[in-house]
Amino acid sequence: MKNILVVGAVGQIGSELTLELRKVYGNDNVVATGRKTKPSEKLLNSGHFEYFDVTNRDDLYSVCKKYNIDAIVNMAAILSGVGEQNPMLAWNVNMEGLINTLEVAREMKMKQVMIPSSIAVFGPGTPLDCAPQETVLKPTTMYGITKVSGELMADYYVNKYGLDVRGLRYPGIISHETLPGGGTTDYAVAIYFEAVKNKKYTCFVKEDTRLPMMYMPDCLKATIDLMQADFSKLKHHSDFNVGAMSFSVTEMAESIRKFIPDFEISYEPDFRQAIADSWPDSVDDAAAREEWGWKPAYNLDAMTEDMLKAIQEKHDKGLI
Ligand code: AKB
Repeated sequence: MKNILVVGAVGQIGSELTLELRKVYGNDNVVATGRKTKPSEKLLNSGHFEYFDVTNRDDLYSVCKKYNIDAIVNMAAILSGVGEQNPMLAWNVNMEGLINTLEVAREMKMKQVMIPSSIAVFGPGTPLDCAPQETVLKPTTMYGITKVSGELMADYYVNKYGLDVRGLRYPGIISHETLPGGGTTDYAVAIYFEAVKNKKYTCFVKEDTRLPMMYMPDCLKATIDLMQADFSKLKHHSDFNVGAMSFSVTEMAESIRKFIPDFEISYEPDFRQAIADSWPDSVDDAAAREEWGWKPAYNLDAMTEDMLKAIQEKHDKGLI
């Protein structure tokens, strides 16, 4: 790959993934794009940045032509929480963005497309404990429906056009650089920020809610490892389960108390409880381990220590 376009480069994963890709492929070879949100100085100063809306196919095509793009990473999406408040917005942004990405990549004979999937593909009928790679996919959210459709579309483009399309079923991603927006797993980030700022947090899901989660360094590694895997050795393409850790909110609070002993937590479950309840507690990622060597590095306490340290530094500098 010579020139990579990151769509959604201002979001939680995109902002850190772009910087990591620039380290690997060179600053000038990774073009960051966003729709409206102002990018960080780090993102702006380390390489090209373009504003455009991925639901506009002509604009996507022009940006790809301008930079001679041969790979697209499309991280732009409306997540599960906002998607349930505005299902048609989720369908339009997620599906139009996906189809435009696949079509432009096909027309321009690109070398690779990365499209994220999510644990949101699962739903009633999926075993909740260690959800298998191959299982019932009947999500109850519009976000999940777009992710299942995305996986099917990706396989269609692989089989019909020979396009190299890849993707991971991301669990909840926990990070301290860019806040997530509009997801169900956002509580697992907010809890750390509130622990540092106020030593207390009111959680929008119940204490025994247990979901698959991953720390950002593992997320970046998984994404880049899959991008660099030998395509001919992959049996799956855009639907890899990737596990890292799985814990309840109570366990998170206990982990935080190892560093902030007087941290308090209370619970006011809202509509996102039903979404969380429809997702599995953990996933079976044997296919990712076998096909491209996936192995996570962080567990809950290691992540908690790192998150609290990074957030405390921001707090001390008055940045949050
Ligand atoms: C969400 O909560 O909607 C996302 C996801 C699990 O894909 N973080």
